[in-house]
Amino acid sequence: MKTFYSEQHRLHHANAELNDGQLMPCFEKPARADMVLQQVQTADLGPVFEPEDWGEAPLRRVHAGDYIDFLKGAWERWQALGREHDMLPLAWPSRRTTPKRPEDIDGQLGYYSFDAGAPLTATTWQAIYSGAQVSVSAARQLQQGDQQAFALCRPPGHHAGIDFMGGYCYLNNAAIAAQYLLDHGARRVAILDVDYHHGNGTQDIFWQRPDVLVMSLHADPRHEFPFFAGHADERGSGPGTGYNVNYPLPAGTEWAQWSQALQDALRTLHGYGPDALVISLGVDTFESDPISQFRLKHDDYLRMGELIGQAGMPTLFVMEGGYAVEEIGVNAVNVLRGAES
Ligand code: OKP
Ligand code: ZN
Repeated sequence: MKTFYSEQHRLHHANAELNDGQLMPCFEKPARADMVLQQVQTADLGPVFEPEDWGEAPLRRVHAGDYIDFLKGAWERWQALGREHDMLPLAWPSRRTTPKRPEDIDGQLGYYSFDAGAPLTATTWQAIYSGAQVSVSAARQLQQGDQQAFALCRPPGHHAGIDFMGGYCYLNNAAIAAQYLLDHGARRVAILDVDYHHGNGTQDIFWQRPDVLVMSLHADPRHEFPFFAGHADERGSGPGTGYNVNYPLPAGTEWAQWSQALQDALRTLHGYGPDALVISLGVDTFESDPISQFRLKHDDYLRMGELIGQAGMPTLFVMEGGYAVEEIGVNAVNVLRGAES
């Protein structure tokens, strides 16, 4: 299958994240994408292409215009205040407040985020813009008739909602791809999120919509980030009721239990009958991931790919999480090889 990739992911490399009460070097770093690209080449998965530039329109189909404008202009406003370090939010609206958008940059950082896990740097916009172009370019390949394609996006996207960033995510690459497919002939699209963390941003974007079925297998939010979404009783609202399906799983989950949830999701997928499938491909379910608590092994990713491939649907894989940097390439490419077989 074809891989889409842009070197520009490197332009997002923040200094620190808050972890266990301390500022630590970011887990989400450029070496992650390097390892995946290297394994795509080592495993001879197929050719690697630069994305085309589709402009901001596909991003604005999913995200609020004011949010995109904020992301684009944030650094300039920050710098004008004489600040040179990465931007991080420090205040959020609490329950029973009506969030009116503040004018101040620190206020707006909180307004457009749900955590302090998405630092903005001087060149973050260029990196996330190119990541979204990678995703659209790969989606276009499906629309042109390819059965499978791989969007090697970095940073990830599934925690980014209509108008918020968080959890290392800014633009929801998988959602942008799904919307692109709908805008170019698909009647229904399904997104299956296999990242260890719940895809709360994707859930937010399609919450009220029946034209995108969103399914996510993830660590139980009672004990794991993003904490405030991902419960099994969250099923969508209005016309979207029933088109959001969550599979919270306990810490320590191994392939036997994980794959049962996957099989259930695949049955729901067939009942839905979409024209295309988008996989939010996080491999932080790996047994030695430094921030996660599932126990999948290298070979389990081959099985995962096989089961997804057997669904027989045009499938776009969009890279999300995975922080065992040395292993991320092998695990991600195992899924892709399994799907091709
Ligand atoms: C992004 B993706 C761990 C802190 C976790 C955020 C995790 C974001 C994961 N002590 N902070 O879903 O892989
Ligand atoms: Zn994750």
